[in-house]
Amino acid sequence: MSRRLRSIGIFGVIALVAMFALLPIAGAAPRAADTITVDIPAIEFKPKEVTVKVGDTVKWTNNSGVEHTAQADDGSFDSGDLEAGKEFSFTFTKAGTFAYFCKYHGAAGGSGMSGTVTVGEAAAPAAPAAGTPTGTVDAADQPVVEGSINVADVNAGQDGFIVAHLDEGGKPGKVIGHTAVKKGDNKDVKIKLEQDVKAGDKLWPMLHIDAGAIGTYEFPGPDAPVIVNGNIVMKQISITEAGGAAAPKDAVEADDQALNNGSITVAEVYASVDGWIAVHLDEGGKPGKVIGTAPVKAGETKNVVVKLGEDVPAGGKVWPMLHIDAGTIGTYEFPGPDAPVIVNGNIIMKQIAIKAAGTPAGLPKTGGTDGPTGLLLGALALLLAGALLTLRMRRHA
Ligand SMILES: [Cu+2]
Repeated sequence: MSRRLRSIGIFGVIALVAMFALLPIAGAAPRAADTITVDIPAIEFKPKEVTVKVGDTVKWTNNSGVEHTAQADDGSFDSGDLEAGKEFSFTFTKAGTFAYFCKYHGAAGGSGMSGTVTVGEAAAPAAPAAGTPTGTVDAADQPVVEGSINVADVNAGQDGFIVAHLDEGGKPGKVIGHTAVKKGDNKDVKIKLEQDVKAGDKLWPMLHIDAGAIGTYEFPGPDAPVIVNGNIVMKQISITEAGGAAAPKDAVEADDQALNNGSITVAEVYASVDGWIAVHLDEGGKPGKVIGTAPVKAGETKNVVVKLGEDVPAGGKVWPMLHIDAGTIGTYEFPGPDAPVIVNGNIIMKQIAIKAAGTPAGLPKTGGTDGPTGLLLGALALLLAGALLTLRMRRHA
């Protein structure tokens, strides 16, 4: 290959690379976007705090053996269930500090497994020149109704289009619907979707300008997204189940009961991942020491029997609590990786009281002594003790 040809070749490659690097952020700040990685080695985000710039992508990788989520306190991003080995990327298009958490091991407000992403301005934003497109978009999570989504409010600085982009790895991807909007405030704008989406999918309603052939949506092409201060005017929304039927949530249901062969029965458990019912002894109104565990599979389990390692007297209280099974699978490790399940900041547990043996539990039992006989015997004993005491007092008088 001649030197001349080679240099043309090299130049061509450089030009191509430059083109592709610039394509995704066309119109945004003149800066190559970075990808910052956050590792999930166990029940934690590492590093817990990262600082990025507008346009950068944060990539979470679950290198642990259990499922996690990385979801923003304000709902601006949500990885959904991130199985072991899976990753989730999100591109930050707005400056600010975004707190996030794992719904299984943490909660909003920085509790448990949580972290923050601080997003700085990409560059000194140029003052918008006269005629620069502007606008805002607001939309809520919603079900698809008659094949359409509803964008609550579009405030457009110019005639344009509100466009539904399908989420692709946390970023707006393919366009699956668009509706024209007029300059000014447009309320409840419906976008007919050209493709089916299901509950849990995410969409990005995005404001585009109307350029080129007016009245015709042309993108890729002249109808570019509206960018204000380096931020694309858009909003990520989640598609919810029609009718609002919520997915089953982690739960523990148990009634007050007597010990049966040193065991208690937890009437119903719903676990989103394989785990444990750990029975904690009540300590001052709170769950304390663990005195028994039983494994539970993901999904619904009825009548989970947990053998207790120590006797609990009648009137004592215990807390059946849902824990995950992490670390060594099949071995209960807590304190350790088998952390309690926390949903919306609440530990999934139930306080129950231990009744005297022979007291009917919530479940029908066969055989056993019946309550009234026990009560009668107790009353007789009290009477007898009273009589004896009276006798003794008489003798001393
Ligand atoms: Cu987690």
